[in-house]
Amino acid sequence: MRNFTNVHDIGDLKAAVAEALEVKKDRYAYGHLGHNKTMLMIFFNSSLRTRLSTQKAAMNLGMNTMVLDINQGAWKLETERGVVMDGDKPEHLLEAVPVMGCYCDIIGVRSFAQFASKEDDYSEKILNQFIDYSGRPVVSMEAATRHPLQSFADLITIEEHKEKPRPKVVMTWAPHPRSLPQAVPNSFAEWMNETDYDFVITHPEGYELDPQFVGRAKVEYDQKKALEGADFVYAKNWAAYQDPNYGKIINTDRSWTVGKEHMALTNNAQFMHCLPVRRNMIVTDDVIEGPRSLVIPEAANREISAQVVLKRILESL
Ligand code: AN0
Ligand code: CP
Repeated sequence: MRNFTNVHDIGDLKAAVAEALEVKKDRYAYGHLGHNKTMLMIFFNSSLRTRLSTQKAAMNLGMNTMVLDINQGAWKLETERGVVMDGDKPEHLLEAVPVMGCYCDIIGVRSFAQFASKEDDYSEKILNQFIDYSGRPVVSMEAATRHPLQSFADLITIEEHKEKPRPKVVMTWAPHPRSLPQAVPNSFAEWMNETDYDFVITHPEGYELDPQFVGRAKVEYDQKKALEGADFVYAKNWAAYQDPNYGKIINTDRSWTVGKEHMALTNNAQFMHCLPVRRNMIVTDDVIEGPRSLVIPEAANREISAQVVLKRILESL
């Protein structure tokens, strides 16, 4: 594998999950692979899980790791060509990226949608500049449109916890006070669409995702109806995708907050969220703390998904 930016980069999902479960049994078995190799992790946005789990995965493989927060200590980067750089940005991405490539063997990049331009976000402008100019394999640590390390961990978690071969998985929108990217729901849908699960997306009208990600999913605007018989409830907020509201909050209806009465409609569903989560906006305290909540094992699997990805890249260097 060269780059990891979407579900297609990982190939057959059954094989990927099998490899993940093998890695999980003995995560130190491949410590030789990363000897004298360096992973550079670049953050344009905050992170707890991605930062720690990806670094841990790299260390399990014997790699050295370096982490750079672009907004804390590094030069602010211009990303547009042709700009007269007389503002507050002393360096251009087009020099910074190949320089970064000089110091490492693999680059991880976190760069959220900026909501200034749908075209820029959905063409993955920043991530692609890393792919085009770093000369190194690039791993998405959540880019503008997808969060594949998260979705892979979500898939591993469902495979470990499912109680029937073809579970009903319901991804539900829930309210949030700030505009959040569509990357997590897009990506989750992209991965679920590659499985044979019964996959349903529910959200208020106006929150329709890009059809390329919705794929074969059933879209149900009535949340209660969608939750009937669910085996997994995957909650997430996202800002509107459709024009003219791209990046905007158009609904704050707290009846969508996942609570006990929502879970009561399901087939004793297990609850998932990628974290960080705002309690009592997205999900109530009792549901996230309850016996059917998978949020901690889901986060733990981030180390495993990252390790499979880095292992495969190292094997192909
Ligand atoms: C981000 C998002 O929704 O994309 C990261 C989630 C992994 N969440 C926030 O910014 C709160
Ligand atoms: N789930 C996730 O990616 O969390 P962080 O934003 O803390 O990395």
